Amino acid sequence: HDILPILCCIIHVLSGKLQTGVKCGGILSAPSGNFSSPNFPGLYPYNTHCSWLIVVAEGSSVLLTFHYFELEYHASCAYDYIKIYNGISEDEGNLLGTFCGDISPPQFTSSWNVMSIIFHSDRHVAYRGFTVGYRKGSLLHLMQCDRDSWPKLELILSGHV
Ligand SMILES: [Ca+2]
Repeated sequence: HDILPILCCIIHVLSGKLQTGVKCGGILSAPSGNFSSPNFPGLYPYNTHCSWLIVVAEGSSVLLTFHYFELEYHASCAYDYIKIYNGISEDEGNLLGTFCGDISPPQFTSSWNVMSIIFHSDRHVAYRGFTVGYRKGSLLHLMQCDRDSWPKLELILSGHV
């Protein structure tokens, strides 16, 4: 008789973990590829945070093109959003843009060989999300190699950040 409430409690906790523990994001190192929000073309889950890091050959750029884009709209994208970074995502100074609603982000080209995309959803209202493709491009101009960024990048690639 007493085990039922405990079983219910365990099931409740496990289902909560399943709902919030969506596996998404990752490191993409192929010269080209595609990725989507979780469940695409179905509705994306609530309370989701995904981080993709695209790394192409050194001396190349990353060209990013959205094929579908539909997120919950808010004037300052406070609820659900996509953030695109020129480089590693921890560098707020490298933010290329924050996007939500149904206006697809423009095509982006990074100024070095790394680009990060963050997807975030809050706990209410979901749409179909996005699908995006990337490919390696050639840099139009030579950038100064920012040596300070490499130790941090190596930490991220080895999973320490
Ligand atoms: Ca939402």
